Amino acid sequence: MNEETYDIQETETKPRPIVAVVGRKNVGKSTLFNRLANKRIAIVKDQPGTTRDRLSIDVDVPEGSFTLMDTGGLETDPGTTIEEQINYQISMAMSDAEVVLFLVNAQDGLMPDDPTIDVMLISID
Ligand SMILES: Nc1nc2c(ncn2[C@@H]2O[C@H](COP(=O)(O)OP(=O)(O)O)[C@@H](O)[C@H]2O)c(=O)[nH]1
Ligand SMILES: [Mg+2]
Repeated sequence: MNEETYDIQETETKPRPIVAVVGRKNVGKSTLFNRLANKRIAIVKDQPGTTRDRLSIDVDVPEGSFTLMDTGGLETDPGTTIEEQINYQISMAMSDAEVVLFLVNAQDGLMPDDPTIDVMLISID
């Protein structure tokens, strides 16, 4: 075992809480993720539904360390297989997370079926 391998194992033994950024498409999840990560890793585009898979990065700030997870756009009524897969990825991210950060667009306000999202969030315990 060389020194490099040892260092990686040391890092992995420290538990990091997971913070999942969740919300509808185009509410600024990836922008927030990139800002907090201080890197442009997540894909930020105007086109809705760009971020399909979960992306995560370890964030270390003076207040503490955590793993930040970006997710795709939550669909309350998925109409395609891709949308269903995105929702599945989101549900996995939420069940892995200690904190679910539900982001909304302040200009759009609440959407008519936002109560459905309440149920999705509550159902992940
Ligand atoms: N006006 C405004 N636009 C934002 C803000 N955050 C993100 N955007 C823009 O909204 C669009 C969608 O952002 P993105 O982070 O990809 O949203 P996501 O689909 O939720 O990940 C991009 O064009 C961003 O530049 C914000 O706080 N204010
Ligand atoms: Mg995104």
